[in-house]
Amino acid sequence: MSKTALITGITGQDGSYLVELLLDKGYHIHGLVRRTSQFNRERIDQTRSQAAAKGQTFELHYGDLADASSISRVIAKVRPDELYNLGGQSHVGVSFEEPEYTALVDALGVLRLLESIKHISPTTRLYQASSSELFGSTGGRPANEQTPFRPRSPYAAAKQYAYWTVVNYRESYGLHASNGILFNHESPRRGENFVTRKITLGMARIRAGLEQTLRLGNLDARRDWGYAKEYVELMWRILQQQAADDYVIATGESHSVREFVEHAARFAGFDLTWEGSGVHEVGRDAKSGRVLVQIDPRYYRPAEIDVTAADPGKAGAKLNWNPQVRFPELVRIMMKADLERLGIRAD
Ligand code: NAP
Ligand code: G4F
Repeated sequence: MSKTALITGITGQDGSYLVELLLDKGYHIHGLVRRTSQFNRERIDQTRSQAAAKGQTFELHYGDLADASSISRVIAKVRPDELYNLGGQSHVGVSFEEPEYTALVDALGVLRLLESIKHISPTTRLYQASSSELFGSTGGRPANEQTPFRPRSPYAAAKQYAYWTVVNYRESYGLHASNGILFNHESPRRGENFVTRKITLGMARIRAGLEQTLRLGNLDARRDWGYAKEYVELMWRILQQQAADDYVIATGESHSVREFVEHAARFAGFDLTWEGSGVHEVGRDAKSGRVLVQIDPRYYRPAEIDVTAADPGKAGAKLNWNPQVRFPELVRIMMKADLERLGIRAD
């Protein structure tokens, strides 16, 4: 018999890939969506039409992670076999500007879900979108499931509350609740104010003559960047395990923002060279002499994580995790998509 999944954050990057995967697996899909002044369902519109054409369930329900009554109403109605909690205020930089809202949604949101599951649908399996932000700065040492947490942003502190609440409800009430501690994962569907997408969109717009320069913050931050489409498969595998558990998901390779810009620029037909330092550093196209990248201190954060590094060995052994898309291929996929969106053929 087909399983039923409820997804929060279904309109986001990860939600949109997960729903495609689960529909392929024959799931009945329910998504929690918040009321927005304009419809923002571009990432799932096509999938929804395809599901309708095949007669597959794909239903959206209004609700908000900040509103306990909406959550319990939807859970009581759907009684999902699996609940993927991907919803939330997902921008680390923005969390410094909106710390209370971030806690309300990212920390207490999962508490609301767990309370509803416990009282209404205790056999529902929960996946919680935890984050490498939990680890803070590890000095470049690869983090695994045993690495202590040291959050460095309101976002990370909220995610830490959520992480431990999941563990606590698992241990206290026997719920099947798991954390996927995912390192950064990107795609052509990535939000436009995360650094990778900002770079690929920016380079594509410069190439199309729509922008002159791209303004960035810390070029030397390093991240373990993977491909979102691959990562959602791991979310599903986590919920298929007999026992609930927590897993680090990453590629095991870290690269800098600077490397990302250089690769993206090359794909867009530029040859970046760097001049100057600090806020005065610029990236110049060696061929035309044009300045394409400038530093804007507005994008610096009050506290930064200089390097994220991961040891995804447990996921490799237990979930058969073996990332296929590595850094250069990820940049290529994203750059190609953004160039093609602007009508520029890219191979
Ligand atoms: P995203 O693209 O920003 O999507 C976030 C989703 O959450 C959107 O569907 C958004 O709805 C929804 N949302 C925001 N506030 C909400 C609220 N109050 N109630 C209900 N839904 C709400 O994020 P993503 O990259 O897909 O990430 C998914 C989850 O994984 C997030 O929790 C994020 O923190 C976490 N995570 C992401 C990464 C990563 O690298 N991508 C790594 C680790 C953890 P709207 O469309 O209405 O805005
Ligand atoms: O792309 P970012 O905003 O991602 P960040 O902060 O690593 O967070 C993302 O990954 C986390 C997983 O580890 C998720 F939990 C979280 O939800 C989110 O998906 O920034 C990456 C790095 C940072 O060091 C930032 O300071 O890029 C640096 N950066 C440099 N210039 C910039 C910019 N970041 C942004 N957003 N915009 C810039 O102009």
